[in-house]
Amino acid sequence: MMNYQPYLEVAETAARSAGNILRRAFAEGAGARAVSAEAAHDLKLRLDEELQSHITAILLAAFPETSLLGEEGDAGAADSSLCWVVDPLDGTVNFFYGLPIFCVSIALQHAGRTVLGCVYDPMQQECYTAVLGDAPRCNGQIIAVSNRTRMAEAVVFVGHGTHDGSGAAGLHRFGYISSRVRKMRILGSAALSLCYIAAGRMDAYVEDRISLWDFAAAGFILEMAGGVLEYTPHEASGRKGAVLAWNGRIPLKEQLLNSTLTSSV
Ligand code: LIP
Repeated sequence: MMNYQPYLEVAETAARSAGNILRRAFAEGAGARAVSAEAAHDLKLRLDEELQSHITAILLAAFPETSLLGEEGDAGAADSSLCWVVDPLDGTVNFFYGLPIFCVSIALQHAGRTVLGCVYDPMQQECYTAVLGDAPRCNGQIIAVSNRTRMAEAVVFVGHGTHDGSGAAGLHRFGYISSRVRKMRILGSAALSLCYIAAGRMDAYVEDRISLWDFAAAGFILEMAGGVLEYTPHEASGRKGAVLAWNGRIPLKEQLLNSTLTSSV
């Protein structure tokens, strides 16, 4: 098996560097939150674009033979079998509104298979990592999913999509699950939600439309920590789809299959 550790080390350097920029910008307040595009239910900041350029420069300087797929565009050697998947700021709306719940997410795929993930939360200063051949970690400490097996003791994240039609399904799903678990949460960061499951802090995550860069790194970390992630692409590109992720122990999937919500998860 190829040694991916050198790639993880550079990914962590890039994630921490971008995270430190985010933490300083967050402290500056509104001035650092210039909007570059605004949609009915979403925002894109100039910082998203600047951070992806910063991360791209670090990764491609170290590994010029690789390519990069990011929320803000693609870069590098397009025909490479090694492709970085980058979300420079996961939790953009949280950042813009002053909620300290956001992170930097970097994954590496080799021939389409994720082989490492790094998610850095600059506000909690927690760096989640996983690489083929080693245990998943948070700040170097090995992590694992929870042992909870009952829905009634579970805490579940639900991401609430905003594209046409997903709002109603999302609300229905939220109501259905919330009556069967201990508590629900909507964090606004898929990557942090999945890392919290990997660390045993929460138990499941459901969202019917997110992008590959939102979950590629944290989904790998979750699977290495003993969890399960099921992805159902909505598009031929595979870049957007539905995610169902859990600790591999609570009967979340069975419960959802009993509901009318089987369309996208
Ligand atoms: C966010 C995801 C979140 C989803 C938001 C948004 P972004 O990613 O992490 O799960 O509910 O709509 O897509 O846009 O902050 O990188």
